[in-house]
Amino acid sequence: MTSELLASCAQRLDEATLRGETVPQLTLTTDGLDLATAYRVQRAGVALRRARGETIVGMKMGLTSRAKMAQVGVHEPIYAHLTSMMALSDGAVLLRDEFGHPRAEPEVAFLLGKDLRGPVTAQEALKAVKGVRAALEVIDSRYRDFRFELADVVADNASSCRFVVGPTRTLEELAADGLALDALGVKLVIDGKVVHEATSAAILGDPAESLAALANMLATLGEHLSAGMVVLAGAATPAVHLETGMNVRAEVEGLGSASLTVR
Ligand code: OOG
Ligand code: MG
Repeated sequence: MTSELLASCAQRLDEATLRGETVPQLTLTTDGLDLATAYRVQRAGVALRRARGETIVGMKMGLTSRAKMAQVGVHEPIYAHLTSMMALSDGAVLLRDEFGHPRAEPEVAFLLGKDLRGPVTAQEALKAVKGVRAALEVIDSRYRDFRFELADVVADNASSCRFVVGPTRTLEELAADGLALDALGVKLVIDGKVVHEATSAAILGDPAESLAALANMLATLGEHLSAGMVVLAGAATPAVHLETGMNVRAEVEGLGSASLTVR
């Protein structure tokens, strides 16, 4: 793919993001969009955001649970970039009209205290972790009906839109409570009702495996995760459509919760 075509793909997705609109799937309209090229489109889109003053605050893994893979029909874990404008404070209001077809999903998030460079095992990756948090991610695919192929969703920064995190707990505090990172109850609660439930084992067997997988994918490009970054490990349950008036909360056993209200 030429650099002009790559830039125009990134531009189309970026404009759709700004307008809360959709674009046709890139894989249907663009020749040569393989996985590596899709990640280059993703990075070109991130560069457009940085040019507007957004900063990288973290990264996320996506499609790390069977529930998520089944919901969107793409069966391979992917990663994406999180920027300053995507980070909302816990309890914030999300304005429905700013988005196309937003969905919310419950996640486990890591806060890194040290740089993390792959290749690493899950156990090694945890040495870079300063804290663990419940998180609620809002995704909003730039493709109609959330229909996409692997390369489409990678180019679209894995549908990233907004996220909130709850209070930070350390791995030591979790262990002192007798809780294991790979066996935490995860709930998606809407207006006080549990709509989806899973355990953190749904995330590649252990959220730490997701963190390691991210570090290892980045390492193939000579990149690494930096101290201070937040990393979302991927949703443990399917995502739910957001409607005006909803209060939506992710609860993770031992970590607390993270929530948003939709207006
Ligand atoms: C892709 C993003 C997946 C997750 O946690 O699995 C994701 C999508 O579902 O549109 O963020
Ligand atoms: Mg997610």
